[in-house]
Amino acid sequence: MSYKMIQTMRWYGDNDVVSLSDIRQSGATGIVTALHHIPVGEIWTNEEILKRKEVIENAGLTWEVVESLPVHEDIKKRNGNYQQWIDNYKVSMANLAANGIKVVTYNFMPVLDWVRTNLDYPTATGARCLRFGWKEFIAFDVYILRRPDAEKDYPEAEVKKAKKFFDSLSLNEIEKLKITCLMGLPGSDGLFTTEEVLSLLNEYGHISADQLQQNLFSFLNEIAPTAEAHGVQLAIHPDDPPYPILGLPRIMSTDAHIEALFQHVPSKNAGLCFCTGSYSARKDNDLLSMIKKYGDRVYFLHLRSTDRDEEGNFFEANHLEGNGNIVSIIQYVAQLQHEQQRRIPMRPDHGHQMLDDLEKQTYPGYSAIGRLKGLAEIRGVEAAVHQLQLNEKV
Ligand code: CS2
Ligand code: MN
Repeated sequence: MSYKMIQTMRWYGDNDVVSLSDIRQSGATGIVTALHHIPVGEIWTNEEILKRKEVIENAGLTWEVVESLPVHEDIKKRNGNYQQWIDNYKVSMANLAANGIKVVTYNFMPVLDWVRTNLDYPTATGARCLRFGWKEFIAFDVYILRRPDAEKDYPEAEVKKAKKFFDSLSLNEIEKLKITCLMGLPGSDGLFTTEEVLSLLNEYGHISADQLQQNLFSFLNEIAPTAEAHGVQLAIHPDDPPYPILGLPRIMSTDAHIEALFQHVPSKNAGLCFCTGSYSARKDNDLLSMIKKYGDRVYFLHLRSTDRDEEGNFFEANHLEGNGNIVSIIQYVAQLQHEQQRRIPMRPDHGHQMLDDLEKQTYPGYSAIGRLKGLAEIRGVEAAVHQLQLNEKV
């Protein structure tokens, strides 16, 4: 028996420009998807789950992972109808498990999921990638969103740089930056007004990082018995970028955050989606040491890399380049799977927009060819590592 990673690709459903047959041709065998049409908090019924599962299986693929079963904002804030949403979450987990889908990814980022300041940043090869730049982000926060007191969150010199940059932008460029920064707002299609965003942010005004962390632990300890009863592995995705932004607390960005989670949530069914892309954007995250420490509870792997500079700006690098240390991570994962006799689902998380995809409109980071390239490189590394590990002489 060979314990290789389960190779998957994310699929957004019927609206995805990338089809299941495209994914099948990439060599992936599994699908990562979600029922995006169900409003956050509502129950994922057996019927809806089965419908999606059949579509996937009819294309010769298997539904391996849910990404994401989203956590309602009330649960994060622990107010309003949170108890109802938690009960619903348990039912959705049980329904997924009944249909054989047992890895459930989620995140606990308030308001926004991911944030970038550029979705078509040119790489040296002419391909395009996602980028996060502080100067651009501060310009958005202080001068476009005009979040009250935002400038106090940044060093004065940085705000000055951002102002100079902001002053150089045309109206179109300002609009583009605004839409880009708000892209990771669930349901975002550029239609949010700045007032709406400010009011969403304001709801977290009284919630400290400690409080948010407690709310996460309470949520997990409440759903853990259901996860255990149905064999569901919960996989929390890290904050992206792994910093507090827009005055919001962030609690899944560092090694210390993971350690605290495992201290307060003893259930082994609460584990990690180890996203090398998100974690690697911080200099103080040593990815290899982190995965060595917490490998037992890694239930899903997002493999991508970032290239960060001294100021903390980063762009998404080729999968095997940059700060992600992907080759070593794969080598360690190969060892881990062999020792523990298990297979961890993996997907290339994002890819560059390149070749024919440069003309296509896809979900940012989710064009076909760049991800296919990432997957192919990852598969190559794993195949080689695996063969060396088995001491196969040639
Ligand atoms: C993903 C995240 O595209 C991405 O950046 O890795 O959006 C991820 O799906 C969610 O945070 C998981 O809940
Ligand atoms: Mn990720």
